[in-house]
Amino acid sequence: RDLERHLARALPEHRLRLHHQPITDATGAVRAVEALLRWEHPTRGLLPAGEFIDLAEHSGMVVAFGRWVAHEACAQLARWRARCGAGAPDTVYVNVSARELADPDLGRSLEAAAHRHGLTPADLGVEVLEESFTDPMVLPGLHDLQRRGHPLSIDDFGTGYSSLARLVDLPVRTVKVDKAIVRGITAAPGGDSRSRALLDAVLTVAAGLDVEVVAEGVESAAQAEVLLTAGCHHLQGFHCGRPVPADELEHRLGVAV
Ligand code: G
Ligand code: G
Ligand code: NA
Repeated sequence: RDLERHLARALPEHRLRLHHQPITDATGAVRAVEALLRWEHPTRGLLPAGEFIDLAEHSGMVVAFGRWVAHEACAQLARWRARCGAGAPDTVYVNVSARELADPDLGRSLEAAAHRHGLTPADLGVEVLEESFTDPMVLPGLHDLQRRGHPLSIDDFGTGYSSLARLVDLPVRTVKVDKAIVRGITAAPGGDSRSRALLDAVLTVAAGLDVEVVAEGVESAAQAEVLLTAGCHHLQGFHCGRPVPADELEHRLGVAV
């Protein structure tokens, strides 16, 4: 197919880009960023990951893309540390698909990417979809990342199979409560009590296991307030900052003194 033929040239023709979306704390400070892949398509302009990541996954290109993403994300965090000092994010998170987790070389390549830029695995977090987290095929890969010291984050939490129990077997740093649940909780009037019950359950289990909770898809100050009051530690969403190129985010991080 046409799209696949073009996509195969994205890497050699330097058409991949990274955008960074801030993950903020209660004060609005940027604590972490999520690196999101973009493709500069020859005629259609800049495409978000959602438009080509499935194709990259099915064709296997996602493995090579993931290496590029890790390298680029680490290079960027190292630059922010040099330029923004204490304003730099603590961690950059990259997304990793099931196909990448099945690659026995994933852990080694992520750790090498961190070291190449003077970072450690603690600086390079990995986001995994909830559905991958419950897939026995990818468990060895997840354990390998965890042993190397990469912070793990479970994405879109609350949309897949219940995996609260898995949190006991496999320590993760963070769960990211899915946008749909966030939208439910803050829907007028008074919010949806089932979404709220799920959030409260996640927060209770997370507190007991020392797991951090990030609310995703936060689009308004009112939502931010409800979620922080409920006990979410960090927020992500258009209200906190859209995914943007690195230099755009840099304005917000401050300058090293
Ligand atoms: O940015 P966008 O809304 O298009 O992202 C859609 C989905 O694509 C996100 O949920 C994210 O998990 C996934 N994604 C974004 N960047 C990457 C990447 O570098 N690698 C992989 N495997 N998935 C990504
Ligand atoms: O599944 P994942 O969290 O990786 O998806 C990230 C994607 O979600 C990004 O591409 C981003 O564009 C989108 N996104 C981020 N914040 C918001 C938001 O506040 N609202 C909506 N609708 N989408 C968001
Ligand atoms: Na993600």
